[in-house]
Amino acid sequence: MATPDASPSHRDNLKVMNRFELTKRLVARLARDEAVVAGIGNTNFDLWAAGRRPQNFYMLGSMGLACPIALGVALAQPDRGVVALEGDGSLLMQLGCLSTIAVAGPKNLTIVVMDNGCYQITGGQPTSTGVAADIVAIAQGCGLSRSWWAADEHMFDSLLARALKEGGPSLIAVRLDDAPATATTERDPARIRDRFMRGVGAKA
Ligand SMILES: Cc1ncc(C[n+]2csc(CCOP(=O)(O)OP(=O)(O)O)c2C)c(N)n1
Repeated sequence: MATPDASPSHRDNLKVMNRFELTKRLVARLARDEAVVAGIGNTNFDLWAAGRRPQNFYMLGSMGLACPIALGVALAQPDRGVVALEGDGSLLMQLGCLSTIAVAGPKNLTIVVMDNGCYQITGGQPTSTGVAADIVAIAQGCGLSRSWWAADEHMFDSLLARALKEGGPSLIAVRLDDAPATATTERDPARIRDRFMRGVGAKA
């Protein structure tokens, strides 16, 4: 099994992977009704396409909220695994949440950063991760010591299994191709909220 020690130190050394493929792998690994909170745009579109689960929450409208919402769920339900899926552009808009998560230290929270180096859904404008910034180094600097790049799909699987089993908070970043999302999430925020609340037992 690949270990975090083998994790590359920089985005440049990574295989360029596909978001939908990785999202399917992630969903297939969830065996304990883990909550998955996906950020605005392609990240939640591909989660939607990977199969509807009542424990999935699909953010619409505002960037940067996957990790803060997932932090709230993780603190409210410490016995449930919680995964945040966020795009690099959205995370860059809300970097402070990483240090807040490091301080709060929820063991049941795993963050997956879908780094395609651009704001893809609004036209592919480049983000700083495609040029200079390193999300894993930023996360480690915020105090999230369990932060790793996944060099390929196999390492993604291994790191995810480890994060879910050992406890975190953990952050796994992946470098993505420019393939568009495979579907579009139903745009009904009230239904999304209600289904999720029922899915995690927060509403009868
Ligand atoms: C606060 C805010 N600013 C700008 C937008 C417009 N906007 C929506 S999605 C998006 C890009 C998201 O980029 P990223 O999170 O990297 O995801 P990707 O599109 O690459 O999948 C932008 C700029 C917004 N919805 N909210």
